[in-house]
Amino acid sequence: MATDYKRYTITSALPYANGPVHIGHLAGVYLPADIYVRYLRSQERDVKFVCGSDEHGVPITIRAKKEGITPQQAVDKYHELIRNTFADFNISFDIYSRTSSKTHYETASDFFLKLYNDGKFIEQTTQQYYDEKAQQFLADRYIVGTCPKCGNENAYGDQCESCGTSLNATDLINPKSTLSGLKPVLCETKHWYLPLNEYEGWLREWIVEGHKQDWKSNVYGQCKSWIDQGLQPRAVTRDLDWGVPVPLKEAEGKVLYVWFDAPIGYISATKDLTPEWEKYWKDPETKLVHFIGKDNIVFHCIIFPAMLKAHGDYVLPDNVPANEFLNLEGDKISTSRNWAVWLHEYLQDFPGKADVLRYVLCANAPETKDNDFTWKDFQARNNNELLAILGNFINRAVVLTHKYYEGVVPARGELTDYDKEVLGVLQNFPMVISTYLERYRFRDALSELMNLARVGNKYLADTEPWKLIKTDPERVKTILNIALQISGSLNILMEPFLPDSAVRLAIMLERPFGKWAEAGAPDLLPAGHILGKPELLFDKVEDAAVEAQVQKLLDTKKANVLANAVAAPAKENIAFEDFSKIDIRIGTIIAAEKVAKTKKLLKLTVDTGIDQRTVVSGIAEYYAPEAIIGQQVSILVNLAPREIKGITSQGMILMAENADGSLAFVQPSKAVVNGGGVS
Ligand code: B3M
Ligand code: ZN
Repeated sequence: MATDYKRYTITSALPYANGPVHIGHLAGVYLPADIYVRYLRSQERDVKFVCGSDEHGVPITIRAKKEGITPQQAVDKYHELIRNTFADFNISFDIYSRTSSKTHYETASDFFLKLYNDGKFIEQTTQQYYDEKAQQFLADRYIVGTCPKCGNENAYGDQCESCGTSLNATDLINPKSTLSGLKPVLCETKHWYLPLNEYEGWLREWIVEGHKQDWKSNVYGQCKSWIDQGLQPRAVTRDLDWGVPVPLKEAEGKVLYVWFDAPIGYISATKDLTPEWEKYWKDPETKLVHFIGKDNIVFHCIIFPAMLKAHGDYVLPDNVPANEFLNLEGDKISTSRNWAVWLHEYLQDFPGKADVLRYVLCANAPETKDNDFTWKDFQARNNNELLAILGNFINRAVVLTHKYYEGVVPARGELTDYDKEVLGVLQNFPMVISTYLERYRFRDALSELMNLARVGNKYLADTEPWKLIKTDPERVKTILNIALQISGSLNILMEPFLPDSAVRLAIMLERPFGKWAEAGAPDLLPAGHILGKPELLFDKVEDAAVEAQVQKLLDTKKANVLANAVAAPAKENIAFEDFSKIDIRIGTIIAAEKVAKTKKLLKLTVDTGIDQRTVVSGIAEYYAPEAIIGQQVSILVNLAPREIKGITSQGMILMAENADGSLAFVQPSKAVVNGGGVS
């Protein structure tokens, strides 16, 4: 196990301060990073966990424009929201900084200047896309087009999010400005490039040969394929007015490319955290680990390491355990389509249940492939796992100790083979779990934690202390003692995953949960120790709660369909004589019933002013028969009668159709006499 490092610098991707964070962010990046860091702290390793808001780049300016505010106002707003959300989910950063900080401007400028002065950049004047209407150069997310690698039609000017390839805007096929929608023109401009091609040999040696074994296969595979395809020089400056200014006289009006400055943000944040920051970045005995999502792999495995290498003073990442994506109810999470579970909204709906979401997202983390979050699974994992396995075991151990011994831990008597076996198994768990954690296998680690709770449950179910108390009370002391030792170890081992619950359990056990090295011990809770009051660690998630969440998503889907609806083009012109053949009247529904054995049909009786007639109408999905009696509707009265399901339908009720296919009556806005003509 890699415990030979003196200290750890753990980073998690700096989220763009351009919107709230959702379950995909938590599952993919911040939760695994936090579990890892909490585990390292429990191992009493020297660790710094740094993060902050990424406040530059086109994602920010686009958002600000959309909201009609300045970029500064946008980042202030979202930085605050994101920081608070992470705190609410107990993501235990040592610092959550921001790339608009003074330290960051200095650090990023100095970094650029060092590379500039050392001759690490190439200067190139090239033709770049320019939007004549917006009077602005187009890069990154200001330009979209078809990815030359995979054919995705919505690739950005710096990256295709579909295949992960990093691009230059001039690589795009059919480029289009996202500002004006127009085809851009080419204009000359000068920029500074990091010649990645010169680092190809070194990157191959470092990653392809050096990290084949220890990097995740999804990460390794992506890197290898880019290196195999050959790397190109990459511009590190942009013609934009939002960002860290390029610290050169001749570069007026230009800023650093956001993906140049953002990763340097990890260093700036560490500087703001501690005057000893250099140890955490420059000493080879420091293990640097970047937690990111898969769309950030190229930047953290190729470009940033090449920058660090070019600079020369810094350590390189030891690992980049990137995750795949989390989907939501079978669909890709999308901010623009509002297809997400927003973390701050989750806590409004499930107050005090941060741990439940942490649990579900870790148990179902997209570690090796994209995964799906569903509310049904959320409910099942809470009710059948957290509550039924972990919560239930702890509760039985603590409640029975209170019931039989007034909360005092009883002493063990002579041990049976089964007792010895259980204590032996208990002793092994910390090692098993830490082996998984050291390898970034958080799902497996969590599932082992639950297995320990299962061992405890089975032990109680097999030994049945609640029955034995009548026949062999001495034996019950041993059983409960052992159950409490398991509870104490669970408390230590669960803390990285379920920090809130761990604190509550520690209060219940009346014992600070202690460090990893203590877990597995047979005497964590010595005989005579007095427990605190029993309390339920988890409670049931009811059907109604998840149904409400599913309904919220259905509403989102509907709203999206409506928002994207395009009206069908008008039909061919007709003459007035054609129109005047149509006889539409206002009538009142006087009776309505479902047509037997159909889902969609209602049989209506309508007073048309001319007569009372029967009309069969396909509206049963939208109107309940009893709810429409007395309503006025428009009815086409001279449509030839038709036989529908054995009923003669005389005419047609006019319906307006919504984009989602739902139907609504076309009704007069004031009461009109039955038989009133519509023209
Ligand atoms: N802000 C991209 C993202 O949020 C970017 C990460 C920067 S990490 C240095 O996906
Ligand atoms: Zn692509």
